[in-house]
Amino acid sequence: MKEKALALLTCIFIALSILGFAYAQWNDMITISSTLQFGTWSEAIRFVEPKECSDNEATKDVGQFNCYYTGEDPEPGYYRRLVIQMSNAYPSYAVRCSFTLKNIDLGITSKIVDVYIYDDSGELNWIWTTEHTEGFLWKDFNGNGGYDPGEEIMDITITELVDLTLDPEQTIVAEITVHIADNAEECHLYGFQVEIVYERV
Ligand SMILES: [Ca+2]
Ligand SMILES: [Ca+2]
Repeated sequence: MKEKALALLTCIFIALSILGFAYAQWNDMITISSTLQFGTWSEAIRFVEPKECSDNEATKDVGQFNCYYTGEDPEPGYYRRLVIQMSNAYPSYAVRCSFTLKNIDLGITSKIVDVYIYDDSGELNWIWTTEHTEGFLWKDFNGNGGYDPGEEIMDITITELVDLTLDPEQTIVAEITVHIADNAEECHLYGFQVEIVYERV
């Protein structure tokens, strides 16, 4: 009787071990597939506070700007996008904004591989003049579907970010400057978004 009970216990123990092993395997598979799924869009680099913005008006206050983060993810205080908006802007009006990026992952180093600047309203289009650091937003005033000289709205410069690596929890401060070009329309609201593309290294 005692031997039978022992044999049964051994069987149960073996069965549990196999189950545990299978569970561990299954768990691994899930981890691997979710890593593959997110690929270069892993949950790592986000915009965080502090950020600081100002315009170049010393005495008069005509142009207005609004700078904020949006796309909160995965928890409060971590954002996917920086938004800059300007209204009543005029040629030579400029806004400078310093912002902070943080690798919010606790264990994985990430490298910045690209920067996206775009206007999700579809009004403005983006062209880099110096890859990753200088470019301009333009508006298709003549409706021919392409850029023509004189269609510039804002000239933008941004700190070189591509190829920077951020260790877990490391932060860096970068700067973006926006100059309104001669052809910007009066009493108009212009805006654009900045997004950082990165991959795990
Ligand atoms: Ca102002
Ligand atoms: Ca055009």
